[in-house]
Amino acid sequence: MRRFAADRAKKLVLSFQRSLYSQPPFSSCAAAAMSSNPLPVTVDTINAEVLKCEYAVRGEIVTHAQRLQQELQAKPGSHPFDEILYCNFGNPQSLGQQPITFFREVLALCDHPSLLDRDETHALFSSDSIERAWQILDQIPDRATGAYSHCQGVKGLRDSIAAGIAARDGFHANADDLFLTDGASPAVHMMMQLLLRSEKDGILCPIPQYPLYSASITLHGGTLVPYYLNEATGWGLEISEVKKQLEAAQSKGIAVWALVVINPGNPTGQVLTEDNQREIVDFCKKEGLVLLADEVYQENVYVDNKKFNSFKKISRSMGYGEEDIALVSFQSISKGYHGECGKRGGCMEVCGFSADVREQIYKIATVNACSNISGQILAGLVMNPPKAGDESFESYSAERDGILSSLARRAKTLEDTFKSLEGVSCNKAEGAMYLFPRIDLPQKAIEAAAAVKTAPDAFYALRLLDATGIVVVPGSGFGQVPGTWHIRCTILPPEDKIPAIVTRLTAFHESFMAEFRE
Ligand code: DCS
Repeated sequence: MRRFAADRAKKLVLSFQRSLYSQPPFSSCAAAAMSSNPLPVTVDTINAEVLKCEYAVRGEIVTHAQRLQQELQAKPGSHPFDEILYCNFGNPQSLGQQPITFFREVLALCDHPSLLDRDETHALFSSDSIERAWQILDQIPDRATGAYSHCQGVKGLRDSIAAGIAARDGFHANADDLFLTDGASPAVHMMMQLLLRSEKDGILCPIPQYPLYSASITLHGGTLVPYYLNEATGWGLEISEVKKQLEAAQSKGIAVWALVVINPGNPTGQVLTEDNQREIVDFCKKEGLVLLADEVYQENVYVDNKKFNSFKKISRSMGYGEEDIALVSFQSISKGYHGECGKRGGCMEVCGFSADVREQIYKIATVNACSNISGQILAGLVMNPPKAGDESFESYSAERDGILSSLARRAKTLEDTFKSLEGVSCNKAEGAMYLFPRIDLPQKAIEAAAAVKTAPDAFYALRLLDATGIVVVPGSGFGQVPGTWHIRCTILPPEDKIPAIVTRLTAFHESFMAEFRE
């Protein structure tokens, strides 16, 4: 804590120095060149929305953790722990999760097609990966994986993703409705860019929410209209609450264009029931809201009594077609059992927009040229993995099931641990990759946090980090009911590290409570 206070002090000095050196806004670079400051851009001249936007998942606590890691490397034994355990970021392969062999085989062959002509390749690669690589290369003009593709993504890959979506949902999917993107994040930005004109335009977002949404809405100059998930009912999404917040925003003159639903939820881990999804679809239809369905965790469901259903499937099964409801589904290769975050692949399915609006979405995609081809190939593969009878099917299934069942065990152990702590209640991770326990912090801890001008949950997270090396994100980074405090902890650390996390977390919490108990 002392170290952190010192860092804050250093930052204050830096920003004071910055303010000493910063110049009034320049009218031109030439003016800058003539002034004593050779750098024309200052924080006072850049886009104010950039300054306003926040992304806690990689915020101040993570920077502090990185500093501790460097200190540990430079001077082993300098902290009461020997490694930093990153439970802040949904980045599975950074924590040792292995990629799915079949996917990487196909990718390697596509990236270096001359391997396909060599005899040794048949000894090193599965026959279905070789066959799949040929199929994919045949879909790419000139087999040029280093060339720009169609701005929505390679048509053949979109055809196969559309077939995968149709098989998942039991309803037709159209390759022309698909936009392949560098992960789901750019797709979310694209929609915000399309929908938001000024702060008078609003988007309904769950609270707590994944801060991509708040950040993107801020960057695009719109207004986030919050609706609170009900923690008491396992982070239930209640239409009465959404309606209340919609009406409150409208009464302030805000035109609300869309409702964001994250299912399975981040950071809240709940999986929506089919009935609830139907209510949401009806609500959007009735209120004329675009349903922005974040479905990146569709493969991450850990409980037998819940199942992922896409909003597209729900709306089509209710008899609603293109003309009834505007619906955008975001998918990603970063999540699921594959966790290919660094390959940056995603897919946005866009339904229910008029032809002229579609043209504008297309135009935004053209400005972005195209998403990277490896990400596109992986997006095609995750929607069409090996099937029974394929050579890789058994090893693929074993890898997939091994990862998912391990995630389920890790989620349960961490959930039980949080629940066993004094003053802590914890949601069930029905899906996604996070626990979001609520911590009833003692008044003395809240006061101690205020004394160092830190939010109480950030204070707890920093103390946890300094004592144990465990990195979590304070709930304030996701939004929470005022006066409640949470932390978000991923379920991703390797299974053999979970017992150490449990022991360290429990010991820390006990001593924290003992220190601040009234
Ligand atoms: N939507 C949700 C709900 C997410 O959790 C994430 C990433 C994304 C979209 C964007 O992912 P990609 O751009 O990689 O497809 N989750 C972040 C998180 O909460 N921790 O780490 C990443």
